[in-house]
Amino acid sequence: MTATASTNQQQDPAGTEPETISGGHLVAKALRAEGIDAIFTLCGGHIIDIYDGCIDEGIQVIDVRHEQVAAHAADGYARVTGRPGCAVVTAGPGTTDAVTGVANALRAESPMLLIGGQGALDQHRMGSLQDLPHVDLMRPITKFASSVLTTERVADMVSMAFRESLTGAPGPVFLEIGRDILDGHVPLERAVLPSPGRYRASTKSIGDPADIDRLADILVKAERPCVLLGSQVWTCRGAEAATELVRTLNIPAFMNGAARGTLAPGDPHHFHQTRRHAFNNADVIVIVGTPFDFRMGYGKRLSQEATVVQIDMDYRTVGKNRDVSLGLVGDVGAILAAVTEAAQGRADIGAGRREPWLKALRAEEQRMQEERLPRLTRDTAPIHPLRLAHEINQFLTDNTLFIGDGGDVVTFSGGVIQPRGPGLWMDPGPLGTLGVGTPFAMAAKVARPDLEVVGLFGDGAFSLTGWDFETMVRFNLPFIGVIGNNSYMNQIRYGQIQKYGEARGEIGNKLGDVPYDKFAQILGGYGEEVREPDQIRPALERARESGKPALINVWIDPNAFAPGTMNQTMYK
Ligand SMILES: Cc1ncc(C[n+]2csc(CCOP(=O)(O)OP(=O)(O)O)c2C)c(N)n1
Ligand SMILES: [Mg+2]
Repeated sequence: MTATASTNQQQDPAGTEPETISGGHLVAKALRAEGIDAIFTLCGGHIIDIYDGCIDEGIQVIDVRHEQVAAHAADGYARVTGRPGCAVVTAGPGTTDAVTGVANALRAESPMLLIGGQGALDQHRMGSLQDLPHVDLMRPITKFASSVLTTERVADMVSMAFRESLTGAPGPVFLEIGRDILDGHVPLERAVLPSPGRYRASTKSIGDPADIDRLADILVKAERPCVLLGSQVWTCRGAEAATELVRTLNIPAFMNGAARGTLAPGDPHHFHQTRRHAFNNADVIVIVGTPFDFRMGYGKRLSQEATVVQIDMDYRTVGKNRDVSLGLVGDVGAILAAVTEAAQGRADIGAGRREPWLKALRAEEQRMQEERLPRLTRDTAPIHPLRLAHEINQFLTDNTLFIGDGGDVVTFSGGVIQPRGPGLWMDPGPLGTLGVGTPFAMAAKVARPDLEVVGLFGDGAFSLTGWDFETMVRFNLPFIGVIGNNSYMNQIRYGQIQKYGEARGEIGNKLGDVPYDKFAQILGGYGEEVREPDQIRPALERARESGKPALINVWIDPNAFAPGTMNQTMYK
């Protein structure tokens, strides 16, 4: 736990003084210890010593134009890399601006550290510049929030924050570090510097082995089982374990959130459109790493007769909103692998017996697909959002990460766009935050320059954080942004018209006809607009070829509404 040589010693040519290190440099060392190689930030006088430390540690400093973007990007970085993300913001408004990003990470169970500046301790509660009770503010939306009170313990507190962030279901953590603590120097040997890989457990728990056996028994005996793979399957990097389970036991798999792509479209166990049918008719339903929240109708949409098993990283999620027959807590990937192994030990695994169930579901999937195909390929103008989604889906490669950020246009795309592999889908998660798209694209390109990134935005959603398109230009982070532009906040408009009629239904949700293609060009990116359906694909190709951050502004039909919007499922 003692400090090793640092490149940030205060200069002492005579060599008589002990080597010292500053708080900001200790932050950078602690981030490095966790494997973080980029931070997202908007500057302020309180926090600049952290940048100086990052230079020494080889950590890239990505400076954005709004702190909300920094926080969302840290969330996105965590999701893409599997390591925590870090956003660094200044005191007061810098920290309050980041609140939405932290809140989004909480609901999405994403491990990110927000570091906020604060006035010096000797000005505590005197009314210093940008002073606010940041820790109180952050407590309800983090797993851990604390001030750091001495320079010596800066790195120690950062490691404590990571311990809290990464234990159980991950989530955001917050540290407030005063200006004097960051700028202060302490003798190197007095600084607490936990060693990489040695300050937190690495347990991937399978929970109670007896429960693993119980679940294996349930599954081998099941006639009509199905599994829903949720975001934690990706969090735990459990795609292989999940695939192995459904292959070995011959079980249809549905995927949601970040687990989309766990199985590629076309895989014999990949099912998509028949979820409701399966939930109504299954005898065993295994819910993996996703809560019974609004996206699941709070569990009410599962057959009452079915045996329902829930597996989650968070004990607070298991059995919440709906009774379960069996609940398991632990690393969902490790649990699925253990269940497969246990099932393989049984005399009859029952895989063949489930064939008629899979065949029936597959036939239903195909029927639904054929039924909607004409809607996907409709060649009328203004462009229908389903056609746009279909074109994007066909444009995706095995190496494309898809990000959805918008209302109705993204709801449409959810049923159509199929990522081709694990970790290739990002959405805000259950907080439903508009504006995550640009920061997620930024984080993904910073962390994984090898990935192609395609973002589908609503015009309303894009405009919340779209200025950071410029950051993507500045850091040369090419991506393909598509704006489904209907000049409205359509998802809200629909319900408003239903409730208050045409005349009053468009108050507060009408946007201008903004040419986002020109916006992209002004900021140094690639941009073009599309009005005809057959022009979508060529425009996407040109954006890909441009090698720049790009925005394709697609004018879509403002009078087309997604079924999910029309029956307002999100509120039920
Ligand atoms: C930060 C934030 N503000 C407001 C909302 C509420 N909201 C949900 S959908 C929506 C409309 C989004 O409009 P747009 O992105 O243009 O998509 P469209 O529905 O028009 O396709 C709004 C405002 C939200 N989810 N997040
Ligand atoms: Mg819109």
